[in-house]
Amino acid sequence: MFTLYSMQLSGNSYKVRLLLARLGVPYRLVEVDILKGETRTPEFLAKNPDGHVPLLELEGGHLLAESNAILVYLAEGTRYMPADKLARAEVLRWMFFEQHSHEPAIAAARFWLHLVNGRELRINEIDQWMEQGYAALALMERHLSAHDYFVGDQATVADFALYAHTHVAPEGDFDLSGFPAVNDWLTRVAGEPGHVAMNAISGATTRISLSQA
Ligand SMILES: N[C@@H](CCC(=O)N[C@@H](CS)C(=O)NCC(=O)O)C(=O)O
Repeated sequence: MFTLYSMQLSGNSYKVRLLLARLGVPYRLVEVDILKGETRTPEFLAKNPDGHVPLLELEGGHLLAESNAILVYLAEGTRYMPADKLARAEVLRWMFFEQHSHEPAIAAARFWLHLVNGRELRINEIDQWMEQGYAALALMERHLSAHDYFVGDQATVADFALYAHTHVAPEGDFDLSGFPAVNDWLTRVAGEPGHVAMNAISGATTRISLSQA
């Protein structure tokens, strides 16, 4: 069985929980509190030297880091990762876009403005987050005005990668009201079978503590 090191309110962790729920795959869940520094202990750094969740432990003990790498690994051979060479490249294209152009602004704003109430600490970065985040949302809006999903005619891991931080972007001060196609897509993804909310835990999950892991 997989073991997922995750934090409930982390968008990157949520991507993986969302895919596991949609696949109906049971797993063990280890809640890691990044706000208490639990990703920076010697024990955790021995598992992921980059000090981040999510982290997926495979049955053989291999530890796989990086949310989008985990999504690709879990989605291989399922309907969430296409077999066609160009479609696969397009899925990766949107996942790289998410990590380079979307998450660094939208997730950072949510982290500092909502999760840790650190507006004063990051006051000089907010304008740049807003500019970069709204540019990413505008690009998504253009694409989704003509397509129901990022690649092909059904959800892939590109959609889950982008859904995770977009649906909570208002917590980082982003106003989504000017992005109707993005809102329609958020509703479409959330309405599909197997969907779990960020604050929910899928029924197929066994929780264990960090000290037991
Ligand atoms: N590129 C990484 C980013 C992961 C990341 O930033 N994780 C955050 C939570 S969303 C974290 O673990 N922060 C704890 C820390 O930096 O100590 C991924 O997509 O998995």
